[in-house]
Amino acid sequence: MTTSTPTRSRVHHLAATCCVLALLAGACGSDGADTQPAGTTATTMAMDDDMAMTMNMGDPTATPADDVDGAALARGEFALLDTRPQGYDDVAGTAVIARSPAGTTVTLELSGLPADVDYIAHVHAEPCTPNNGGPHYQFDVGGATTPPNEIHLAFTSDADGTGFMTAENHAVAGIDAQALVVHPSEFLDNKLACVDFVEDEPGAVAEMVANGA
Ligand SMILES: [Cu+2]
Repeated sequence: MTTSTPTRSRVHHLAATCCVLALLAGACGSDGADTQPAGTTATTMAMDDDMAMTMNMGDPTATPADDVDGAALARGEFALLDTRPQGYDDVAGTAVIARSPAGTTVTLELSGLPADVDYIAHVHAEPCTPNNGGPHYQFDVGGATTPPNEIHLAFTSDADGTGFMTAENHAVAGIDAQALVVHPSEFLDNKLACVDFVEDEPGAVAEMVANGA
């Protein structure tokens, strides 16, 4: 944050800071049974618009999943979902998930989107059919609904209607990280399209998951 930060943003940030402090105070007052470091919990719980920028919601310059060394790769093409709003009939694209000793990388490419719209894609824990991917994939099931416990890719469509993003995670995603669903950021219920990840080499993903990281 710099001194040029707009007032609203500063207030926002202040509120978040207070929230962090409150959480830290709460953690200090507890019996310490929580195995997670207090700082980790506070960061996750205090996420808001500003702090989301500091979380891993993707990095377009990261090594794409296809190029990750020693990875077990799975991929698929986006299929349109019935829950999409009007104007999304021409959406198409691909997504790739790489599991390697370094963790997990997910890359998506989309075309046919309305220009300059914010989107978010999540790795989901069920196939695209019949439940549009089901719940979000979580490394710690029942834990935080934000990265790094989930894999999220936030991006904005270009003027020509394309979208591209890569997200990285230091842990190796389990075999039930099996679909990617893209939503408009403002209307998460309007699931647009879904990819079922199919591995390049049968058995390679299970082997990588078993070896862990
Ligand atoms: Cu989702």
